[in-house]
Amino acid sequence: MPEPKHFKNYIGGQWVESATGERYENRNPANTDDLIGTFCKSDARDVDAAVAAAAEAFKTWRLVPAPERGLMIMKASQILARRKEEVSQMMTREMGKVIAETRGDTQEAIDCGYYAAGEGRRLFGKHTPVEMPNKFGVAIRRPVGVCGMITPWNFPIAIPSWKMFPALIAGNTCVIKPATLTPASVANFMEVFEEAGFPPGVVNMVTGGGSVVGKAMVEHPGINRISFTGSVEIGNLLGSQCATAGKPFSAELGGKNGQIVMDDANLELAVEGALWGAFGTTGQRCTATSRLILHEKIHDEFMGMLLDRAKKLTVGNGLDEKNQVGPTVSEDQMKTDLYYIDVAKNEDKSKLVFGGKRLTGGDYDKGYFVEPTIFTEVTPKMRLAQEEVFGPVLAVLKVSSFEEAIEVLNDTEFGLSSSIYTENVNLAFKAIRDIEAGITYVNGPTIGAEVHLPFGGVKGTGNGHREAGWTVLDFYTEWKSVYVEYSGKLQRAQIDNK
Ligand code: UN1
Repeated sequence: MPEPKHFKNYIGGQWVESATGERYENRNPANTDDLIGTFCKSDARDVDAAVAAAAEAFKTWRLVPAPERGLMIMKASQILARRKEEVSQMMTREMGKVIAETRGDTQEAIDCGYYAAGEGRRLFGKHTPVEMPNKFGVAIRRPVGVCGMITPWNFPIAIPSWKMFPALIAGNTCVIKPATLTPASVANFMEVFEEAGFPPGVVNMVTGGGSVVGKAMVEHPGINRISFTGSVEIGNLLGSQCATAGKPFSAELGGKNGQIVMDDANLELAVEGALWGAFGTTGQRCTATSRLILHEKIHDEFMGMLLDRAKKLTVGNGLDEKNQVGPTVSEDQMKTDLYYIDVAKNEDKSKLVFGGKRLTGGDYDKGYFVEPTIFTEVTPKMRLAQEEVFGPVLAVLKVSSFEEAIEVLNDTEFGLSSSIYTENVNLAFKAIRDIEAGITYVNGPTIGAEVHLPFGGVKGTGNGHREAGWTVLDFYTEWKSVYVEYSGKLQRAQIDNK
């Protein structure tokens, strides 16, 4: 096992201890003997210092031409690409997901940087004609100042990157609080910024608990935006605090994503999609497939195929290339998964057809492993069909028509991702039109969004903002409308031309 590292906060271009002097441990959920490192248990004083550094840096960073900011972001992405393997290995150790997937997570951050870098030569405003002669009108984007990011553990570097790179290209400075379970990945990200030569204070990291550090960020008058990805409960709490403080807040919360399989679907393809969507990342994606909605005509055949394939899944330490499913991220998450399995077992209608237990014995005893689990005969109102588990637990529902499939899919408080497998182009387009979600896949699983298309959801999943793509810039900039008179006289709009 590699030696544990002792990470500090990154504030104003320096690695500094927290004002509290306290630290906490970060251990591998696949093997708790493996200590990745210790991290600062910071408090509001550290947030203050980070905000002061970010505010100072903003004075000059906002004036750096955006194409130059883009070149620095490009450089950061290149450094991350060079360090990809090492960063991904540490991510698997701290978060658990299998190494092929942490490589994907790091790649998503690299891609985000490349995309944001290009935005340095766009950041489009809008020119429009005006109603008076010899007058010019244009809308431009301005940075908003210091932005706060509170990020989750399931995509330890991709999600920080898709919040920070767009904020930075727009001319803002950042204070990030990584998830307590996965701070090493964000510390690595800070090292990347440092090596790329970002001026001191442009990016800052403060580690520690949400109830202390996160709260201090939300309440800090020097932070102008909060971007949050995480649970519904915390998101709603932070949202109301931000509303009171008059602070724009971007929330990406839960999902209860469904995959529909119609009776005309390519079943092999749909089985592969369901396995990847439900058990990839141990089901710990906001976009994970947690409901499989099967047409009754193919239900039994499909389930036979799915169970055959599920039996072959290899579960274990994510650092071993042969494993396909890693541990759950923590003891708490494992308990939540087992709790929901128990709830579903006790609901009279559903039937446990695969998995359902904690994996024990040998190396499993050192970590938090849960078997990939499948319940059939689930009905739409059951808790397993309504509440987000965030684990490897798949609920299978049976429907008798396309219309019923869409109704069942939409029957949830969330609306992040969705999928339909069908060879019928008419049904595919109807699904695109009628599914209430921010993302719909046709003949692909519910996971696998790319960084240059808007990411986010409807209903309880979010609050209307979209991350990634060009849309995220609307969160990290304010529009300014500019009027320039070249008539040499006072022209009264709405009066002199009427
Ligand atoms: C998340 O689960 O919070 O589309 C993010 C995907 C990934 C991102 C997931 N690219 O599954």
